[in-house]
Amino acid sequence: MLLNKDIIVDGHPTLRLKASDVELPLSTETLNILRSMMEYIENSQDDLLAEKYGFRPSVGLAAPQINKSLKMFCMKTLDENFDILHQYTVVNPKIISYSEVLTYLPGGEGCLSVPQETTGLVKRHRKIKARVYLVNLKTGETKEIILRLSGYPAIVFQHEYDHLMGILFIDKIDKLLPNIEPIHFNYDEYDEQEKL
Ligand code: UDB
Ligand code: ZN
Repeated sequence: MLLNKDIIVDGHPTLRLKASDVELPLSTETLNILRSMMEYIENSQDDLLAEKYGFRPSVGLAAPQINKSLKMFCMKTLDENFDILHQYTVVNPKIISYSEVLTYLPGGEGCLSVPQETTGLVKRHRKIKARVYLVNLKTGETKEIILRLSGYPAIVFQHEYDHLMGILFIDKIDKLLPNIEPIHFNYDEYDEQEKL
């Protein structure tokens, strides 16, 4: 089981590498790394386990953050309307197109690999289209698909994708974002989770 100590932080050289392509079909070892990454996200979203192990509720984790310089990440989050679950295990992604329209998280971004105090506004594409290999964590099977995302899930995807390129959100923090519409979270349906 992954713990906070397994996540490397800004200053570690691996976070600045361009990650390598993952060989397909997946090896058992790589599949198990991906399983442990998704398990970390799920554990971090479990109140009891988060309390016990000091996890911050997480929506995504990229392999370089656990010191594996491979092009793969996991994400698990609802959209900004709290309607649709976006849970993906992604290998060798390539963003093939995106909207010119930009957006940002009004509360700013953070990162598991950046000390907690650091947050900042980051411009992201509102919509993206990516070619990815989706992994079935039960079977290890992969299938090539085109993934279209918009709004909050697209922001999470772009944040994780940046990790595969050696980019951290702190590289992209902007002071003022005039004329850009932020993501609107539907707070009516926002239960008890504390941080967006
Ligand atoms: C996160 N979590 O996981 F909308 F209940 C952040 C951390 C850095 C604060 C843990 C987060 O945004 N949680 C969250 C969001 C919600 C509702 C909720 C909890 N990441 C992932 C990361 O660092 N991946 O590399 C940072 C996010 C900032 C923008 C996208 C990813
Ligand atoms: Zn991050």
